[in-house]
Amino acid sequence: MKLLLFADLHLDTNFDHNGPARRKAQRETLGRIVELAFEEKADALLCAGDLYEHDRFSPDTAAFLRTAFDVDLRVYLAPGDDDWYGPQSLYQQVDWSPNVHVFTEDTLEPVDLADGITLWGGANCAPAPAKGFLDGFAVARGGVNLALFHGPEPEDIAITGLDHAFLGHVHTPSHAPHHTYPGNPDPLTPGETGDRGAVLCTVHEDGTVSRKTFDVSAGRALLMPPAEPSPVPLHLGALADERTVRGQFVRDVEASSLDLPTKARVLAMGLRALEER
Ligand SMILES: [Mn+2]
Repeated sequence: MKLLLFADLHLDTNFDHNGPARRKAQRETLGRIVELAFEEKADALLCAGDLYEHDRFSPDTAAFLRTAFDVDLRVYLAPGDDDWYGPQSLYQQVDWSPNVHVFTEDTLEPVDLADGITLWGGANCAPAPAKGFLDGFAVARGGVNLALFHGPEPEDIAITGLDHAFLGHVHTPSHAPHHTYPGNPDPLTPGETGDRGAVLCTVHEDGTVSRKTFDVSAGRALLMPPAEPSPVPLHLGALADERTVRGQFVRDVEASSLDLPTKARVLAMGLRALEER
C-alpha cells in the first residue's frame, strides 16, 4: 500500500515579506501534492496537521480546501495545534466530500485502510502545545498498525504495537525506522532547506515502510527577494582574454563587422544572458 504523507503546510501563515505571493504559492504546493498522489498512484493522502492556521484562515481557504480534496482519492486529515479541531474550526465549517476523513477525537481512533491495515488517527482539540497521543496507548488489533497525528517525537513507538507513525509538528524532516516527519513542504523561515516535501510511503506486509521524498515547494523561489541583475563589466579586455564561453563570445563580437554601438548593445545583452544561465 502506498500513502502520500505531508504536514505543516501552514496555509495563510504570516510572512515577513512577499506574503500574498507566498500564501498563493502555498496553495499551489497543495495542488502539486494532490497531483503527485495521482501520479504515484497512492492509495491515500495523509496530512499530519498544521494544514492551515486557525487564527488566520479565511472563508476562501475553506472553499479552496474543500475543492482541493474533492478528488477520487481517500484523504485523511489529523488536526494539529495550529489547526486544532473545535466548534469554530475550518474542519467543522467545511462540508467535505465523502472521500475526506477528518480525525476529531483527542485519542487515537482506528480506521481500516485495507484488509489487515489499520490507521490510528487523532486530533489536537485545543490551541495548546501538541499532545502526546501515545501516552498510555496500546494497539488492540492484529495486522499492520499505522498512526497519523501531530505532536512531538514519541519516545518509543514500537512498544505501543504500532508499526509506524506518520507525524507532523517537527518541521525538520526525520525518517526513523518507526516514524516519519516529512517537514514543512514550503519553507516558512529562511534556512529551511534539505530533503523536505511530500513523502511517498510504501507500507510492506511486515509493517516496515520505505520512503521517497518529493520536492513539491512552489514557494521556495519566493523566499528571498529577487537579486538585482549585476551591471555588465566594463573591462572587456580582461573578459576577452578568458578561456571561457564568455571570453569567446566577447572575442567573436569584437572581431565581427558590426558597428560600435551595435557591438556594445550585443555585448551587453549577451553577457547578461550568459550570466543568467
Ligand atoms: Mn507546524
